This record gives sequence, C-alpha cells and structure tokens, in this order.
Amino acid sequence: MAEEKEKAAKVSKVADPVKATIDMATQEMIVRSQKMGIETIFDRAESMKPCNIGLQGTCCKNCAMGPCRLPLPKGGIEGEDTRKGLCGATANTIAARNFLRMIAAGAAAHSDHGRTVAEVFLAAARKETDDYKIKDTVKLVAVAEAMGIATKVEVDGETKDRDLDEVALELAELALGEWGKMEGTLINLKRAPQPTYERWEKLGVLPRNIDREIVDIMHRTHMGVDQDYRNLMLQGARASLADGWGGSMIATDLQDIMFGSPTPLQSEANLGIMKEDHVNIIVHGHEPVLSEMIVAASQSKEMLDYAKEKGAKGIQLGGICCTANEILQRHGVPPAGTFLQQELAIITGACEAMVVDVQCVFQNLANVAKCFHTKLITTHPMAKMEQDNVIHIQFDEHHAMEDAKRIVKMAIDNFTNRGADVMIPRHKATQIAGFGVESIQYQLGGTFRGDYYTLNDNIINGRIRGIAGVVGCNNARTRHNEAHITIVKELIKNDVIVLTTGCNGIACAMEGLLTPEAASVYCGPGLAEVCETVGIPPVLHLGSCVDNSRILLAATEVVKAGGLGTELKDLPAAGSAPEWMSEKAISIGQYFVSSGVYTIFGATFPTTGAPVFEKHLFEDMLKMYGGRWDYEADPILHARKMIAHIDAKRKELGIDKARERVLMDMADRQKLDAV
Ligand code: SF4
Ligand code: MSK
Repeated sequence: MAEEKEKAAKVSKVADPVKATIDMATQEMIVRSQKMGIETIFDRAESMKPCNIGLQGTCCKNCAMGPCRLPLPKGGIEGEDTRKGLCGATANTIAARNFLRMIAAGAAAHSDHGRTVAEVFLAAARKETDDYKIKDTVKLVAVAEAMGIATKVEVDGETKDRDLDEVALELAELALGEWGKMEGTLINLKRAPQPTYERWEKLGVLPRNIDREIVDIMHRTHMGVDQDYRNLMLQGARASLADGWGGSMIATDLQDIMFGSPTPLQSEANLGIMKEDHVNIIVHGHEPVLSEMIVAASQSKEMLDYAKEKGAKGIQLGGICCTANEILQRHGVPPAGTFLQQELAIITGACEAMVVDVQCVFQNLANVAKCFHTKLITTHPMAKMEQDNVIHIQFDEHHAMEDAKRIVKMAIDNFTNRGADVMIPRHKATQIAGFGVESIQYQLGGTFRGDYYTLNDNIINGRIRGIAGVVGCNNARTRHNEAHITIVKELIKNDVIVLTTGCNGIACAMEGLLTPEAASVYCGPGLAEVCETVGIPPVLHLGSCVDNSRILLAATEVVKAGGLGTELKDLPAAGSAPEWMSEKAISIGQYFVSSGVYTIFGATFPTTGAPVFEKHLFEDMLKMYGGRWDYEADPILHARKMIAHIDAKRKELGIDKARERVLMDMADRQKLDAV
C-alpha cells in the first residue's frame, strides 16, 4: 500500500482543486488525495494535454500507412483545401469517418446494454429465473401495443385480455429480434410523429436492424470504402436512430417493465451520502440488471443482520454514473457522485466495495483501491481489469440474487478491514428524481385528457418558454460541473423547463436544482409559477443515458397533445451536452439531430479540423432533418443559443406574442405589488 502511494505521488503536476471543480465535496477530496499522494484524473488532466490534431478530428489511423495527420493550418484555409492522407483521404473524409466510428461505438454501448436487458427479460418471460419478474404490467401492455403485439383476444365472440405471460414472451422475442432481423426496419420508429417517420423514409435512413447499422459503419469507414462525408453521415443518422429509437428505447422499456416504471421519489446526492458507521457499497457503470439485485440483497434482513454482527449500523448503498441513476429512479438509492468523482468515493477510505459493470469506469480505480481496503469487483464478462487486486464475480441472470448476496457479503466482511483514516465530505443535497414519460403525463398533463395538454398550454401561453434536454457526462478538460450548472440555471432563469439524464442529472441534484423549492430561487416568473402550482422541480430527472429515449417519447407526446406543430423539429425545444466526453454522447446527439432537435455541445467538438464537414453537421442537416448540431464552450453563450433557438421556434409557431403578454402581466403585477 505504501509503495502504491509512493508511485502515485510521483505525478508531475497536481490540480488546483478550486479550478478543477465547483463542487465543495470534490474540492475537499482532491485536497485529501493530494495530501495522501494519490493521483486522480484531476491531476492527470494537468500533466497530460490532449493531442491537438486528434482534437480536431483529422488524424486517421484506419490503416497501417498512417497515422495520417491533417491539422488545420493556423488562420484556416484560404482557397482550395489540398490536405490529404497517403491514400488521398481528405480532411472531410477523415473527420467524418472518425465521427461515424464514435456513433458506432456509442450506439453499440447503448444497444448492447439493451440486448442484455432483453435477454434477461426473455429469461424472465420464459420463467427460467425466479429473480426477475414482470413488475409493471400496465407498461407491459402499453409497450406491447406500441410494438404491434395484440393484447386482446376474441373468445366466443367476446373480447378478452390476453394472458400477460404470453404477451411478455412475444414481446421478449420480438424485441430481441430487433438486433438481427433479416427484413424490414425497426418497429419503434413508428412511435415517432408520422411526418418525421416519412422524412426518414424519404432520406433512406430507416435503420434495418440494430447490429447491422453498427457493422455497416465499421465496414464503410475501413480504408478505401465510403469517401463522401454526406453519404457517410446518412449512415451516421441510420445507426444513431438504431440507438435512440432502437437499442436504448428497448432497454428503457424493458427495464421499466421488469423493475418498475419510475415515479417521483425523494433522495439525496453527493459523496456525503456515504456513512462512516455503515458498510458502504458503491455500484458504478450502466446496466441495472445486477444492481437491482444488489439493492434487494442489501435491504434483506439476512444481510442487514450480518452487517450488524460485523459492527456496522447498516448498509449504505450509493451509485456513480448511470447505474446510480437506474437505482435512484426506481428505489431512491442516492448517487454518490458523477463520472469524475468515482476515484474520490474510494479515497474517502470508507468504501468497502465498488462494484462495476460496463462503461465509464476508470481503470485507475484499481490503483486507487490498492491504497485502501476497498474491494474492486468487476461483474461483466466483457469488462475486466488487468490489475491483480481486482476481483471478478461474473454475473449470471440465472443465479442473480446468489451473485448479489455474495458481493454484499464480501463488502460486509471487509468492513472490519477499514483503516482509521476516513474522511467523508459532509456535502450532500436533497433531490426529487424518478420522472418518466408516464409520470410527467400524470404531473403535468390534464387529469381528464390524460395527455400533455397542460404542459402544452403553458408553453403556448408563454409561462414556459420552451423545453431543454440537458444531458451527459463530465469532462476532465473542463471545470467539473461548472458548465452543467451554469447552463441549467440560465435556462430555468429564462423560463425554459429542463429534462435531464446521465451525469447532468447527478450534477443538478448535487446543486439542489432537483427540488420543487428550487423554482422560487432560480426560475423566471412563468416557470416558477407552473412548478409551484404543480409541485415539481424545474429540472426533471428522467434517468440514465439509455433513458434519453424517454426525452424522445416525451417530446413526441408534446407534439401529439397539439398546438405546437407536427414534428419534434417544430417544438420550442433544444438539446445540450455541456461537458460531454463519451462516444455515446455523439450517438445521442446525432439521434436528437436526426429526430429534428437543435443540439449543442460544450467542452470540445471533434470536427473543427474539417470546416466543410462541420458545415454539413451545423447547417446542411437542418434542411434534411429539421435539427442540427452546434457547439459553444462558453456556458452562458451556450444557453443563450438554446434560448434563441427556442424563441425562433415560438415565432414560427406564432406563439411569441403570447409570451410577451405573460411577461407584461408579470411586470404589471410586480408594479402593483410595489405600490
Ligand atoms: Fe492515411 Fe488513408 Fe490509411 Fe487513413 S486510410 S491512415 S488517411 S492512408
Ligand atoms: S454515465 S456516459 S459519464 S453521462 Fe451514463 Fe455519465 Fe456520460 Fe458516463
């Protein structure tokens, strides 16, 4: 352990905690890590700077004659762009191929998550496992019907409900088929507004099956295949739609059916949720199939009694990243932090076990865990670590609870190995999470109409200026959480309601923005009035990365409720990923753009070295899909661009005047109050 700390202390530069993050708990833990000589991502971001050519998207290593590097000359390009790789590939081709491979990796990650869920769902439907059951039968019927499965039967001239076990089995088989079917296109695409579907059909971008679109990208971007950035991006759209309306949507739907659809619940967020006198288990990654079982195991009397036997007062479960969001939205288990706080949870010295599955897991966790008693447990067959202190307990849905209990017991047994040097930051905040398409409908929809009428009404009358989806990661190249929080605060201040997922959701929770009380503190008068009347936070947490599909469906419900156009592109709405870092964010961004949403990224953008290709993303796509990409690193300008887009859409819809009236009413009211 001492040797590990010595090695870690050799890091050449250390981060300035205040410049690294806006979050107090994170600042305190960075200071602690540096005092202990344990290197974290914040320090590594100081000692290693990114490659400027890779950053521009114009480095190609798709064959062994490269890497061919095509940096944009200082001052840009005047006249013809003559840059080319050995094979003649232009900067546009190289940047487009790189962009497409990011979409492929992102879509693969989301969709493989969906595939695992679908396989577990099939095992549950076939009754091959006792650990997973159908919890939400209402959603089972709704999803089955949305995917074209009959849920009624005619018996002796009478219409009756079909046996739900039969429906579940048919749904499981149909859903799994979406990954590799030989004919047709993805079923869920038909859940989009009809004109959007027709637009995709006309453009020829309807995905055929999920796996094929990803394989197609890997083929097409191989050396010497597709060399037209426009044609490449048609495939980018196809694969991204296979993610958003395919793999991710199926993951969300089947998870809700098996584990229960989220309903609003209270919880907390940040490292301060860990408890000194409890066994602390942190689950981290993305797939909830195992963490659902860990929640159940850690709440079982058997495990709680065992923890007490070992001298702990109980078991505190917490999460990092989207596994956190999954168990937050269904069980109220508090997130211990965002992506950038994963090492810090171990550095508290109070983490008995960190259990990881797939995606967003730092390999350096193993090095940090060596400095403490923490057991680092990998659980997924495709995600192991080379370091010898990592324990692999392979999860199998057929004995899921047994695996979960083994893990929880291992953590409890480790409680007595904890060292004396423990520091859990006191910072944590209360949050209300657990919103979904159905619960927003209940909270904001008319009880009589049962749709999004009330939300639409408030958008039309101008109390709510528009809708923003603000999602995504942290990026160690930017100040942790600063852009997330600045952008969200600027949006709600300007009466834009925010739907959040992923690490943005955790960041907003840590900042106290996910409470109804936040409305009177941070919102403009119109949004504050709506939130206070309905009793909702101005920022609605819709879950994990795959749950961005909830935003697509919620937006579709808004279109269906009427008065705001006929497609997602018509809505006064915008999407944002302020601190993105993952390839999944590019896939999400592209499926939002392809679905008609103006989508803006912060931090960095991976095409700046290829201005013509970038113009295709930022301008041409608007004509094709009604949505487009944009980029702005400055958080205030970023939010203002979103608001400007929302205002332009309000004008197109002819509802800009209504908002002016509402604001005048409010000003008048304030004047009256002052008298
Ligand atoms: Fe260079 Fe062309 Fe090979 Fe890419 S594919 S590394 S541009 S030669
Ligand atoms: S966990 S993909 S850092 S949001 Fe979904 Fe957070 Fe981004 Fe991972």
